[in-house]
Order: sequence, then structure tokens, then C-alpha cells
Amino acid sequence: MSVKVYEGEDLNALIERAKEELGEIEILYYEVEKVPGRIPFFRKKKYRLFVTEKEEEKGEREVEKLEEELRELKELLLTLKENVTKLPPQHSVPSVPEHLEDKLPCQIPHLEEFTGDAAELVSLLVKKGVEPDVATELVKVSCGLDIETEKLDLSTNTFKEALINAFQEKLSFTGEIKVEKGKQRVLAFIGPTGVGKTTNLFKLASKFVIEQELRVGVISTDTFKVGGTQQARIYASILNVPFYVATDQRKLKEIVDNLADLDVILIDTVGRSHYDYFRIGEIKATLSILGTSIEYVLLVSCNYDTKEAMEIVNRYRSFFPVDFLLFTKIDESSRPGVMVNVGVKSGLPLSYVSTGQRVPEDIKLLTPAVISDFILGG
Ligand SMILES: Nc1nc2c(ncn2[C@@H]2O[C@H](COP(=O)(O)OP(=O)(O)O)[C@@H](O)[C@H]2O)c(=O)[nH]1
Ligand SMILES: [Mg+2]
Repeated sequence: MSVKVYEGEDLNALIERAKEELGEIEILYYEVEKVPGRIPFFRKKKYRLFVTEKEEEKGEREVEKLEEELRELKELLLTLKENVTKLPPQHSVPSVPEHLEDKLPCQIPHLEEFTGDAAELVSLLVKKGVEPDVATELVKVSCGLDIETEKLDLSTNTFKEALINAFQEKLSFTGEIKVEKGKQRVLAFIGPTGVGKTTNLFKLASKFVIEQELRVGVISTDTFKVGGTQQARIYASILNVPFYVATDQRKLKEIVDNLADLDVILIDTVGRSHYDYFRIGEIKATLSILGTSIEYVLLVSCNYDTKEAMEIVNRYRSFFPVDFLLFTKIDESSRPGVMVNVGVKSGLPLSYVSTGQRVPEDIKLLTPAVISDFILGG
């Protein structure tokens, strides 16, 4: 089953939005939470609505979205042409809407070392969010010297081949996370609030159960006692995975000790606001009771630009010995290059990428070929 979550202050508006986006829906559950408003003592209501979508509606919606984008592009092209041909040179042309920016040709610095397909591939990488220095470093992996021009050109037949070579050499990958029977793994999901920890933890939980037939348990460490575990509880009951809440170190240790016969324990960390960023230390203190038996999965959203993403990676690494990265929200980003930049700059292995809100299906294993497809496709 595929579950999608909507959050907001007006339940009817959420239902309307879900119908608008998904067509026919089935409401699984909704919950209400009171959050402090700006006015003292006045608490606003916040709803969280869990729905499933009907599969057949999805294809039609995607076609509609593409058609709409094409219409906008055509209009933009017409306006640009009119402005360029009819107006005097000093007249300014209309600015390009942000969501269409990467669909137009862009100026790339530092291209002079490359020629032909290699130059084109560097431009493409930069357009997809790869930083120019990283892009040139990657393309060089599959280049030879063109004798005529004395510049670098691709020695592979296709862009895809060139990128696969480059990613194999410059990035590291965990591959499918495997658990051997009898060798329990404990994975803690860490990262900023809203990045997708809870949803993606359950996608992996479901993979472990279905693909590897493992015995899985989920623990939520709600260290701020904010009752933020409701969403996880619902996923756990839908996917039929045992679920526990640990409010402190001692309780966490006790639960983990009791779950010694499970193959995998997944630990969700809970937070509520951006200030949680400054409270990472508290999560660290709780998890530290498990010593080195625990592996840390850091989640990074593809919506961040590379600078923000690297700041987050460095901040979390100063608290936790991060083992690997899991990227989220690639469906909301037109610049998959952030995964490449962060992978190259941090040296951390890449595991999976979350491709949407549906639990459990919207998750993909990251491999050199998959990242190439994200860069080359769309
Ligand atoms: N579009 C999109 N939304 C996602 C993705 N992953 C998670 N979300 C949504 O992001 C929101 C926050 O996710 P959640 O797992 O609660 O984040 P947490 O605070 O880190 O636990 C939810 O509405 C999720 O459905 C993704 O890959 N794409
Ligand atoms: Mg969460």
C-alpha cells in the first residue's frame, strides 16, 4: 500500500489538496496536534492526514504536468524571441522563472580545457547542479587528449558510460544494505527536521521485511518528549513492524537488549523545530549508550544547495561517526548534482535516494548508473 501524508491547519483544505493532487483518495487516518501560536496561550491546531492514492490517476497527472511545463517553455521562448529581435540591445529581457532556469542553455566557466562531447558533458553536469570544479574532475576520468585541438575529449562512446566511469572512481556506494542472519545491525536515522527520516526509515524497514525476509524492529527516540512519534506509530501499524518509544538512554538500552533476536533495529530520532539543530547533542547523548554497535545514516535533502548540504554533513559529523548518506526529495529538485557534490566532497558512501512521498515504494538504491540517469534524464 502507498501512503502519503499532508500537514496543515485546515483538515478540509488538506483533503481537497490530496484530491487535487491524487484524484480519488482513501483516507486512512488523521491526527490533530496543538502547537503554540504567536499569541501567548493560544494554541493552533495542526492536522496530519494519511491517505492512499489510486495508481491509475498517477500516469495522467504526470502527463498533465509535463504538458503544462512544455506550454510554459513555449511561451517563454516566444517572449524571449520577441524581446531579443524587436527591442534595442540595451533593453532588458524578461527574467526566467526559477523552475525553468535549468531548462535553458547556461554559461559555464572553465571550459577551455575541454572540447567536443567532453565540453558538452561538463556543461550538462553544471546545469544539473554539479559544481564546476567537481564536473571537470569527473569528466577528466573518461577523457583523452584530442590531437588536433590539443584539448580533452571523451574517450567513451556515450555520456552515460563516461559518467558511470567517473562515479565509480570518484564516489563510494554502500550497495543494497544486507543483513546476515544472526548478525544484528542497528541503524540510527539522523538529520534535520522534515528531511524525511521517519518516512524513509519505514521504506527501508519494508524492504528488509519483503526482500530479505528479516525480522525488523523500529525504535523512536523521542528525547524531547514532544509526542512526535505518532506518525511513526501509524506507519509501523500499517506495515506491521514492531514499534517502541525510548524517552531516555536507559530505556533505549533496555529495549535494544530485549530485541537481541531481531535481525535489524532501525532507530528514528525525533525533533520538532529548526532549533533542534542546536540540540543534536541530546540525541548523541541518548544514542551513545549503544556504543559502537550502532551505524549512523545521515539524511540529506536534494532541495538543499551544496553549501547548505555540506554544512549539515559537517555539523552532524562533528557529533556522530556518520557511516553513510541517504538522499531525499530528488523528485522536488531539478539539480541532482547536489548528491554528486556531497558524495565527492564528504567522501561518505551513498546508499539510497528517496524519490517521493509514497511509503514504501518511493526509494531507489544509488549506483553509478542510477546517478547517471538522474543527471542525464529529464
Ligand atoms: N516529495 C517528497 N517528499 C518527501 C520525501 N521524503 C519524505 N518526504 C515528505 O517530507 C515530509 C517530512 O518527512 P518525515 O519523514 O516526517 O521527516 P522527518 O522529520 O525527518 O522524520 C513528509 O511529508 C514526507 O512525506 C521525498 O523523497 N519526496
Ligand atoms: Mg520524523
